Amino acid sequence: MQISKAPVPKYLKDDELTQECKDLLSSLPTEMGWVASTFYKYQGFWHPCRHLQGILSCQKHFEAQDKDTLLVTTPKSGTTWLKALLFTLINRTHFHHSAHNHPLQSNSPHVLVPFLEVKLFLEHENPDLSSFKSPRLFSTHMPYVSLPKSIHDSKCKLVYLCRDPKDTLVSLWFFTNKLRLQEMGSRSLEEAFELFCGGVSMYGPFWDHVLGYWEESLKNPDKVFFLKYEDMKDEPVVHLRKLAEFLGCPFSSEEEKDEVLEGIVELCSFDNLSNLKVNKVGKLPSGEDYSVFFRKGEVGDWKNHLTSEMVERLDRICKEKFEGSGLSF
Ligand code: PAP
Repeated sequence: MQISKAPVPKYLKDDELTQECKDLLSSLPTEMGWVASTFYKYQGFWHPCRHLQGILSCQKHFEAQDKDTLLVTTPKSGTTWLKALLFTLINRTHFHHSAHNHPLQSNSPHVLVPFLEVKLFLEHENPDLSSFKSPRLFSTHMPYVSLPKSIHDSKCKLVYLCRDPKDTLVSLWFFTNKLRLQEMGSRSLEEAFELFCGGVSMYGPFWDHVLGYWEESLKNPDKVFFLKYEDMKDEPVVHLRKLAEFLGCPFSSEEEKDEVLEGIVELCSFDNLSNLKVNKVGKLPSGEDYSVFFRKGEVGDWKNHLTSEMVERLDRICKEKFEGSGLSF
């Protein structure tokens, strides 16, 4: 496996923490992190300390607006893909999907739809968001229990995306190994598997993250739209249509006739996005190459990496955790 020579991105560094965050850290349970830093357990979920600082700032200062859309994902569940789809969907009257100057032709989806706690509220304790024009689109990996209060108080909408935990784990393992420094060596899949099964992964436990949003989507389907990567892969047009209805911007019959949905799906497809020059050569200000967000983009790659014992154990854990919830992978 290839290990990065690039410096550890800022969001994973332990320095530059506020006093409030340092005080909190000293009281929290810790575990070994996946990349460079220790994980801290806050409100039941594991985070590197810089993410935690971003969460604290966001909880304190983020003011959601009624027209906001928040994309919430478990890490490595297809965030990049859904960012591209939602951006194109919401802004389709300004930018036609086939325009040669569509923003996705020259920007990473992560630039067009920034993370709250991993970008905006990590770089500034209370960032000025006035340049974001309504309807605003942000993303987060925050668990349901950690969402800022203003998200519950406003009419903003949440789109939640998760993925089969076996593919999530494999994707996370590849991704975090790419971020590790050369001298650290790569983490073995066995080690990553043990951590993941114990609930110790970025924003883990995975099952608690998923269940938090699943239960809320059942209670409040107008507020939370629950989506699985596998379903989106299987029937992208069907789910894009549902997303548009949920967000209050349904496709017109004219758009249906003009195959706008198919065009958006094609623009945002793995093959198209991963082959755009910008995604091959670009870098986020935090240091990661845009290309680290594109690997295989397939359902079931776990079959190429996990042993049958691993599959059996992870399936068993998930069966137990999701029992009675009506949710399965
Ligand atoms: P993040 O949580 O760090 O933002 P995220 O985008 O959720 O990352 O995860 C990347 C995964 O989505 C990769 O999966 P893989 O490792 O199994 O290949 C990546 O390939 C996949 N991905 C990125 N873009 C697309 C896309 N357009 N369509 C489908 N899958 C995609």
